[in-house]
Amino acid sequence: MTYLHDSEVGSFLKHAPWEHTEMSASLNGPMVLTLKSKYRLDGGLVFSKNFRMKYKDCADILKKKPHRKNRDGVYTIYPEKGMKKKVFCDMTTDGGGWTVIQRRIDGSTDFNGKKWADYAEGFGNPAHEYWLGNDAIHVLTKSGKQKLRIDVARFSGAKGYATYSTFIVNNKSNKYKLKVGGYKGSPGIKDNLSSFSGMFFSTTDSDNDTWGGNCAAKYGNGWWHSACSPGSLNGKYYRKPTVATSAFTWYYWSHKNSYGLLKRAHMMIKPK
Ligand SMILES: [Ca+2]
Repeated sequence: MTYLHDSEVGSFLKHAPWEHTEMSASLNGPMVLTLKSKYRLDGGLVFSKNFRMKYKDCADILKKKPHRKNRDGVYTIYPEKGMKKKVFCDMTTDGGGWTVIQRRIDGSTDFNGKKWADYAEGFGNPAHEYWLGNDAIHVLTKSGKQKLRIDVARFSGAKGYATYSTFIVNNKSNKYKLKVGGYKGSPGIKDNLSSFSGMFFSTTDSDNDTWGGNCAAKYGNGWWHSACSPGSLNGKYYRKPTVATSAFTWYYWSHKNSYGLLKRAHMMIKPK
């Protein structure tokens, strides 16, 4: 039981005569394994300690629990010490193990009235629509070992996806600067993200873009805005055909005159 060595129990036991008397394991929900151990020390003193298995992302869950394959849903992850997040795991697409960082289905979660602090912390409901949060996205991507996949769907039912072999979001003091590249996409889809590489994150209350005004305030959404290029996946959700640069779109996807409004989209990451 090497995992004891770094714990307070481990250091205590190292110098004490003891006997391991009992061990039980239980699964709590889809993501947490609880181990309970009992120890008997000379003199009859018995104590027990719980150990919880923590997973850093959805790929980690799938690696250690292969039976989760094809079981999409909300799981709890611990991207780093002291950070606990509920996320939607896509355990099906392209081998599964994808940690969803952004998800929009029907426009029920407001992405437009949100401030810098909201985008930093995250908002919405992981079972439905949400933004995971820039702080968590930074922690998950800072190693440079994650790839990004974006799936988009129109009201017509048309679907497509884009993948990026590089996706890194810098930390808060660097205003969550985006580094993205290595694009590939399904037929008809074009690259709609690489042009934002090198940009800082901006929100209605924090202008870090390359334009004289504030694109985030103009469009009403948080994104790695440059000089107000259209095509934000956090754009305004329109249910009826609308021509607006503020719209929720994947701009460079063949369309006629409605800015290619989207019905659904999600952004997800997984180790390369
Ligand atoms: Ca500006």
